[in-house]
Amino acid sequence: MSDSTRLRIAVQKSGRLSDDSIALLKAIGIKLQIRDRLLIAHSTNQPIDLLRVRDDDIPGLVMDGVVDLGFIGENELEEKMLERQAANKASDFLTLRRLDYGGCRLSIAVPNEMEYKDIHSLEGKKVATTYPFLLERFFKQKNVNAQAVMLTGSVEVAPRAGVADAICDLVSTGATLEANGLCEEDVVFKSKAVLIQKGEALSEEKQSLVNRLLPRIDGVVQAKE
Ligand code: PRT
Ligand code: ZN
Repeated sequence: MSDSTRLRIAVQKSGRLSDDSIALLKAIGIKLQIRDRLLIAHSTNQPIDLLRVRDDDIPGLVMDGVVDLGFIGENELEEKMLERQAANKASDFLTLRRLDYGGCRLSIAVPNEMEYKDIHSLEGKKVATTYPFLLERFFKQKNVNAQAVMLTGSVEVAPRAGVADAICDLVSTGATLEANGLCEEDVVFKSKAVLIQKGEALSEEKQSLVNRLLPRIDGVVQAKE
C-alpha cells in the first residue's frame, strides 16, 4: 500500500500532456525519477508521488479522491464531469490553475462537399465524437436535433466510412481536418490543461505543500510569457 502522507498527483502517462506536465513539476523544483513502464514515480526531494495513467482516468481519480491533484485537459475534465452528473456520481473538484499548454478546441467539422449554413444544418444528422456529453449539451443549447455517435478513435474518418455525417473532434493546427477533407464549422468548447485538486479537504501538511507549490507554478508560467 502506498504512503498516504505523500501528495499524490495524477499525470498522463504518455500523450500530449505528459511532457509539459512533467516539465512543469521539474521546473518548480520537484525531483522525479520516471521509469517508463511504471505506474508510480516517487519524488526524491519532496513527499510527492506521481500516478501515471491515461488522461481519461484522471478526472475520476481526482473526483473519487484517489489522488490529491491532477493535470488534465479541460475538454476531458468537463466531459467526465457531465458523464458523472448524468450517472448521479459526485463530481467535486477545485481548479487550482489554468496552464499554458494543451491548448485546443473541440470543433464540429463537416465534409468539404456538404452544404453547411449553420449548426441547424446538422438537424437529423449523426455526428461522430469522443465527447458525446459536451456535444449533446451544445446541441441542446442550440436547439438542434442531431445525434452524437460515440467513437474512441479515428473520428476523422467516420464520414468517409459512412458511420456519421459530420464529426466533433479536437483541433489544434487543423492539419488533420484538412488531410481528411473536412472543414471546421463551429467551436463547441475551448480547452487548455489545468491543475485540479480533489473536493475533499487535504491534510494540513498536504495543503501547505500545495500552497507552497502554486506560487512556483505561477513563477514558471509568468517567466514563459
Ligand atoms: O492514451 P491517453 O488516453 O492518455 O491519450 P489520448 O490519446 O486520449 O490523448 P492525447 O494525448 O492525444 O491528448 C491529450 C489531451 O491533449 C487532450 O485531451 C487535449 O486536452 C489536449 N490536446 C491538445 C489534443 C490536441 N491538442 C490535439 N490536437 N488532443 C488531441 N489532439 C488530436 C485530435 O484529436 C486530432 O486527432 O490531434 C489531432 C488534430 O490535431 P491538428 O493539429 O491536426 O489539428
Ligand atoms: Zn485519452
